[in-house]
Amino acid sequence: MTQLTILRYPDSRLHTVAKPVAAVDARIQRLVSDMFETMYEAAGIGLAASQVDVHERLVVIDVSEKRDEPLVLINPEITWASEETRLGEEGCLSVPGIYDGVERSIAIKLKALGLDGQLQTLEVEGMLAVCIQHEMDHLIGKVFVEYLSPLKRNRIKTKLIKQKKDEERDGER
Ligand code: K2U
Ligand code: ZN
Repeated sequence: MTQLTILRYPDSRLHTVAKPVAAVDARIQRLVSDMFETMYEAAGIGLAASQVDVHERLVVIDVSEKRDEPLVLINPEITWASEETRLGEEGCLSVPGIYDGVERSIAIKLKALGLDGQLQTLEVEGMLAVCIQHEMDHLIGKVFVEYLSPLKRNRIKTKLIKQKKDEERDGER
């Protein structure tokens, strides 16, 4: 297995719209394995393929306390979302150190292929519903900071650009 590099905002590649996965084959199975390793190492509870610069509709998630309930969503589609929403604090592995409120449906229904290539239908609520909505935004090139005010977003962009420059400078020393 391999740890993959996670793209960091404001990398423009994060705004690429992902294409459907054509076949659940050995390449996809290897990618899923590498994405889980990357997500667990980064202490995330979800990771979209877009974040590792693979622009196909694939998401891995594990919201369990014991980190032992992996969920693979291939070509996910939300088929229903509750009108009732809740404001919740979100973070993102592509926007390190930034947390802010985002409004999400409290419950959703979705269909997706599993790693076995079989169609699965899910009805979810709570943190899993939030995480799936967050990850599916990544698949359409949307990062959670786009729900924030332009002022907040520009401050985050400036901060992360400086952070990247500082890391590159320190790496050269
Ligand atoms: O897309 C990602 O970077 C994964 C997010 C998923 C997530 C975002 C918002 C709310 C829930 C999940 C990361 O896991 S961000 C780190 C994190 C970890 C635990 C709880 C919340 C955020
Ligand atoms: Zn994210």
